[in-house]
Amino acid sequence: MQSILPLPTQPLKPGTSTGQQFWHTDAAKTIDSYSPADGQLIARVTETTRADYDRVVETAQAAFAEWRQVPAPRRGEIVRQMGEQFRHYKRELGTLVSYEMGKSLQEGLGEVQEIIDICDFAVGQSRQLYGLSMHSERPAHRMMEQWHPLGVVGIISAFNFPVAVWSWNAMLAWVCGDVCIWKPSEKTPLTALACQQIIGDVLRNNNVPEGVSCVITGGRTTGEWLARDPRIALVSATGSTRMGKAIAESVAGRLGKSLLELGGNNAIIVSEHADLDLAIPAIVFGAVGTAGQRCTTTRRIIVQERIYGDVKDRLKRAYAQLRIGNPLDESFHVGPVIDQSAVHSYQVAVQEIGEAGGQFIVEPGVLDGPGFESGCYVKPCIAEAENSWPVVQRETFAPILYLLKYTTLDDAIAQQNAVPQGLSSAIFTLNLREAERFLSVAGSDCGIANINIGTSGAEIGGAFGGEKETGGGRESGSDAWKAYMRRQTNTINYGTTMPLAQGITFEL
Ligand code: UN1
Repeated sequence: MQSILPLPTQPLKPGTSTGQQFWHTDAAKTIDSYSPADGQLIARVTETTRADYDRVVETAQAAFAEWRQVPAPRRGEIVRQMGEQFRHYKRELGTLVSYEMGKSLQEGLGEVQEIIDICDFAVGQSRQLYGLSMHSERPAHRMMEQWHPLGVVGIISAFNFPVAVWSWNAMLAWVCGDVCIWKPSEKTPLTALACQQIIGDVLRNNNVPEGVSCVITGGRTTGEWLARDPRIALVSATGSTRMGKAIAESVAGRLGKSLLELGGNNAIIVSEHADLDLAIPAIVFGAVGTAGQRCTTTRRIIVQERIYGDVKDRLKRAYAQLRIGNPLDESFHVGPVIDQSAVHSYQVAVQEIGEAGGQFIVEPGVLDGPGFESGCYVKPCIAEAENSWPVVQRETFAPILYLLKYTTLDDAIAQQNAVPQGLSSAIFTLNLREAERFLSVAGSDCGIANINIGTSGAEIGGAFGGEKETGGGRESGSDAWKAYMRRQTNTINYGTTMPLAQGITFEL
């Protein structure tokens, strides 16, 4: 099959924002990006060397000294212009996301829409970086707090949302007055360089200092540079819990700040009071969307025993209609997983389910033959399982759905919570008491809890993130901007005496 992109003759080079300084060391290694859609090599990108990395950080630091002085609404205006660029290139970038990462074109376009939405959000936020004011206990004194930017923010993003999650971080960080160094996943470097190109004109036209937006490329070692580097004020990392623990340890070791958005093991409770016409499509999209590779993917459904048989039959019928194939062809629902190692994890999980005694009600399998030459297409499957099985307890980034049974709602909530992760959760019920109980303090322990919608597809306006092994971070909407700033408390004496707090007297 012919690749949709001509492969450039020279390796692409990451660097800082405006493209004036795309460093390149001849000895640098390259990262090859293959499309899981057709197996084609679509880009060869130079890997950032340690020397280049240090130059990037120095440039970013110098840029910060200038950028923080630019009024926040003016920074917002620049982000607004970036949003316009993403609107303009939505189709092209969405297509590239779909091709490089393998998610369906609709989801690729949706991902670019998330960038546009967070740009809009950040523009408004740029005029709302509010601090509180307090009444001082002393006469003729005033207290207030203000928010200042942190400095250099390192963004480590995952392959599954190769561009949107960067933008949640970067757009907010920029309006807050920070500068960003982005390390995209080594599986999707091309989409990152495309974003850097898309915003390049905006940065140049507005004379934004070199280094406000930087991209570095590499794998784990490059991520560790950011984590260990005291010059990086905040490391925001998205990926596996294993990766997040390593990053958290390094960053905490130097008392830096981290913002973690890690694995999920998201469940939907289906009550006997559910409207199944809503529940079934939500479950199927949640389980097979992005080929099961969202951190918000629905991995478990917990079904009331009286409707268990009905739900099982409906899911089987729905899965029978799924069409798997090239993500750029909109007649298919499910594209490939990212690479052979993801196929391997799927196969390992499938074997473990069998060994644990799980029954597949929709059979797994790896597809081959015409259209599947990349070897990355797997069949979405459903297994009847037990919540306590180790395979059910961990996040396998693949379209495997576990079907669990419950008797009472408390039992369902207990199962939903009895996993190490705490990202997203949902209940389908038309019963008000059940819905409210699920959202109550005795309900879901996740960062996201939904009623009558699925676990994935969160809007950018809410704070996004989760508890327990999901890492505790919150990104995108609500007051997530505070993670990108430092708080300063100010007390001002405008009187003629020098009273001390707590009524202490101290006379000279
Ligand atoms: C992720 O998988 O890392 O809620 C992010 C969703 C998307 C974001 C997922 N808006 O599914």
